[in-house]
Amino acid sequence: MASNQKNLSDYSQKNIKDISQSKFAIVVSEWNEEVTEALYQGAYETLLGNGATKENIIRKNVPGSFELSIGAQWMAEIEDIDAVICIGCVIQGETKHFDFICDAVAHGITNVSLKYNKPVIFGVLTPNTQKQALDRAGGKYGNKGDEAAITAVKMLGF
Ligand code: DLZ
Repeated sequence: MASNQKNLSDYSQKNIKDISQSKFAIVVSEWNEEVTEALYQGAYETLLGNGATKENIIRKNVPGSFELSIGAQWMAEIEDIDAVICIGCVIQGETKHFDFICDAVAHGITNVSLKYNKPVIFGVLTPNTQKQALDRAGGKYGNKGDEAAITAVKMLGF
């Protein structure tokens, strides 16, 4: 699982389907905004770089990662949305809040994906520190937003 050993930011272009007509929603948590904005930019640019059009990418903000599940559901229930990308960053603190939020969002996003039979991608960082987060949001370990986007694109091709 160590993300410093696997970096999809340098993904292979093979088996990428034509997404010029595909519609995407990106749900962005406002908590740890510096990190989530960088992840969002990575995801957005990666979709465009692979042929998606600006008109076919909608953005929905939510206050924190806990709200990503309902935000994803609002987007998934829109009929012509093909895939939803959830962007968040939960930083380990001194209390158990971290565990509850991470658990809830992982289960919530999975449930939305299965309920609507659409890819709903987990672009949520769960680091111990903000530095670890920034390393993965355009820093030395790439941008996990790019990876979330390419995962969505790949899922549409399977
Ligand atoms: C409350 C909270 C805390 C302590 N930490 C984070 C965090 O690191 N990342 C994040 O995305 N959200 C955090 N939140 C906010 C919760 O996700 C949620 O918005 C609130 O608990 C209200 O439901």
